[in-house]
Amino acid sequence: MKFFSIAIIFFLALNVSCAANAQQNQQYILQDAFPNLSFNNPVDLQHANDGTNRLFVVSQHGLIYVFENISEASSAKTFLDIRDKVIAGGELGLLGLAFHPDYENNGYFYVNYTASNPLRSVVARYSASITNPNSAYKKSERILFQVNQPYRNHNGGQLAFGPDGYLYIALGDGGSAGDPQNNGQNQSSFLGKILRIDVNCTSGNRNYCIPPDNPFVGNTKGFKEEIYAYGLRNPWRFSFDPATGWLWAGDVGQGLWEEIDTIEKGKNYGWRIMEGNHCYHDSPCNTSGLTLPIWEYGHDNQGGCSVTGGYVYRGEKFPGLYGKYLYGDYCSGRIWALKYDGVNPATNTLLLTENINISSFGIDKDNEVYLCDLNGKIYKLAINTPTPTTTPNPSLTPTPIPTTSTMPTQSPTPIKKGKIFGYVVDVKGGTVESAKVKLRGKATEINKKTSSDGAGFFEFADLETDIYKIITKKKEYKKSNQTITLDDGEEEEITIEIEKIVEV
Ligand SMILES: [Ca+2]
Repeated sequence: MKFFSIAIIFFLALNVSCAANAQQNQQYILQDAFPNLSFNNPVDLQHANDGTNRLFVVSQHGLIYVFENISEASSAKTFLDIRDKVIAGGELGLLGLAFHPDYENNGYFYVNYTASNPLRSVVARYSASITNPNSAYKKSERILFQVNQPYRNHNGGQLAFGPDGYLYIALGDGGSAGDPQNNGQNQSSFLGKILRIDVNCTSGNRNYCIPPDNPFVGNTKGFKEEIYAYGLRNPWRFSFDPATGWLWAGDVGQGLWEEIDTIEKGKNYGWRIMEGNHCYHDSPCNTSGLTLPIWEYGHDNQGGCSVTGGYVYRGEKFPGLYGKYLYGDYCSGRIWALKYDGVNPATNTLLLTENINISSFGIDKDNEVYLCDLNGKIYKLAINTPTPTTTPNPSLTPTPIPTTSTMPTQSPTPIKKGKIFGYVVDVKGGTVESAKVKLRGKATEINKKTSSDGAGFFEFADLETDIYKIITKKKEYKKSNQTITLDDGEEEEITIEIEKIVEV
């Protein structure tokens, strides 16, 4: 999620219909993993490795849901509700969840969320209920770590325990655009880093310890001893390969390049000197001491905008994917498999393209992979074979499918009135002066208003239920755009954070 620092972030309605449109020629497709379940802005999926077959889905608004990992699951229970602690919207919210390796015995789990006043990232531990395994004690919060956030975007979010038993924490560069504070290269800042801490002990005023072999242990330069690796922009999602122990990260790019890194202790991954394999802040640039990505892809005409890091596949259902790193792009819905042996150049294969916003990947206890669509659904991979089904809808004559539009097709629905508020958070210090809503080619221009907190916003009132294209114009840039769907008659609030600007 990019949340993932993407060009424009829309908060869509719960239950927006955003069905995956399988392409006929794809070897893989996505299936709705839990047809009876949908979630409000799902941004993470985890399992507890506790001998049960449950999944936990994180809602960005501050909720964790739990349910049995069966496709017939009919409902999800609220495992934790900390909405009153969390500020959500854009790239803010409850962003990450990790279960202690000994969760089965100690009931500890860890979350990464943003809080306000001051705006900050919080990493905290909670305890599961002793009597109800599907509930946690809200009052058990023990804050491990907090860091103030200078801007609302690039908050990282991932938490994961490594094979060494330490907790790894992703923090973005603090936000805005172009890392104006140069946090990524500043070892005295927690921002733009992957941190590593030992949660099984305390030291001094810390509710954790510093692993003795962290790169900056005992330094006298003021470098943060929690740092494991640096020079990162917004490592929204990272994971460990259980077979090799390697740490794989998708580091969200600025305006041109998205990258995949294998993260090693003490290394500098280049931001803001470089974006991917390219000089960013200065050109030419001094690349000595920098570790380049193992793969990058551009913001191209296929809609690439924000990498969502995934997992090295170690499940059994898809032997052809075994050992490959699965990842996707938030905007274009493309999902790839990257093969890399640590020596030879990586090779990348496009697996499929679906019309979803991939906020995160997840795995279950068997290492089978799932995807979270920010619009509400959880998907799983499946082989695209034209097998007969038991549904009362057998092989129909193929009907023409529009191929010139990436918009989901919708059957005519009763027209209802709705209202959208588009808040524009101008993180670059520029001015957003106007926006347009286009409905079937008819454009309505709306001028900026100012909310009580000083942020500019646009009010799109009395829109009918339909698919809209919202185009925002920024003074010093040309335009960027994104398609949204307005849910039935609901009053929806849409956050638009302009960060990446697509030059046209
Ligand atoms: Ca980099």
